[in-house]
Amino acid sequence: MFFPKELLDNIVYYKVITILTGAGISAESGISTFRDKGGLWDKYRPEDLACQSAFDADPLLVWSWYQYRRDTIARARPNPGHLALVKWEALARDFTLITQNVDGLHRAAGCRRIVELHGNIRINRCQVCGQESNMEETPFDGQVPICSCGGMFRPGVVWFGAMLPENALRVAFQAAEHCDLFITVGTSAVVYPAAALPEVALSRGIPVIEINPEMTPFSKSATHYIQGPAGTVLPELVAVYEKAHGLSSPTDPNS
Ligand code: BV8
Ligand code: ZN
Repeated sequence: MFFPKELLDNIVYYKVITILTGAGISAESGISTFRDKGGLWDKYRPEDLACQSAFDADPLLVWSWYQYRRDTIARARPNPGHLALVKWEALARDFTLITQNVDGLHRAAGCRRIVELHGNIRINRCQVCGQESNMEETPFDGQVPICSCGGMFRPGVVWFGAMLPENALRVAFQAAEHCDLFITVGTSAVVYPAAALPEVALSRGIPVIEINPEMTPFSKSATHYIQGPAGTVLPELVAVYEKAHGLSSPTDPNS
């Protein structure tokens, strides 16, 4: 794998790492991204289903979409891209993983310090009283799950037009403001405020690397755009980092 010389020469100095991931890092786990074409739901745009007005208009349609996604996620396993970030978290002095994904695969892979900007698909939340429950306790069986207060449960994710969790947002922007290397991987970089995070890092003059098989609106601004799938690029980048820092991660059985 080719990495830019400037990155290779300086990687030894990067100790505070912040990563932003999007749906693309889960693509190799078999979870289609929001912009993949093909499949049952491609006639809808995510913005037309992941929002309060869609739920108000047709709660069964929105619930069916989330159930379809939950069924896909239930069969998915972390891929080498997720696992490489677990290793990097063990190697770096300070590591913050910020994800836009709601699939829980970073946690399943073993990452510990995760900022879930858009919530987690495994949680349901009552629209009226805000009570939360695991999806197993209030399953969607073709009928919208109803709370003890009479309110409708909805998936506990952040919809378009809704505020992000305050604490998650604060921690995410702090991580962009204090890191010495920012990596954005597997995101089309169009959804705000998440898409502002790499811009904050760039405005501080620190290196921002974008990893994506396709260029995005951010690619031209990135310090380095590395074209390729996360499952290939991340393990190789972590191996370069490990070698440059003369480290072997405690999770590495060969260390
Ligand atoms: C907010 C959770 C403020 C739910 C998601 C007009 C009206 C209303 C709002 C807005 C508006 N204009 C702008 C906004 C703000 C809006 C926004 O940004 N809209 C966009 C569409 C322009 N943002 C919001 O609404 C946010 N809230 O702003 O509130 C506010 C202010 C006042 C009062 C009230 C509120 C909330 C946004 C969160 C929405 N929730 N997800 C769910 O999952 O169901 S968004 C969802 O799509 C994801 O979480 C993610 O964030 C987003 C984008 O998806 P990506 O992760 O980037 O994935 P995508 O498919 O797009 O791209 C995948 C990439 O991977 C591609 O580039 C592909 O090339 C690459 N790839 C493919 N394979 C691989 C790969 N990469 C690596 N390896 C591979 N193998
Ligand atoms: Zn309730």
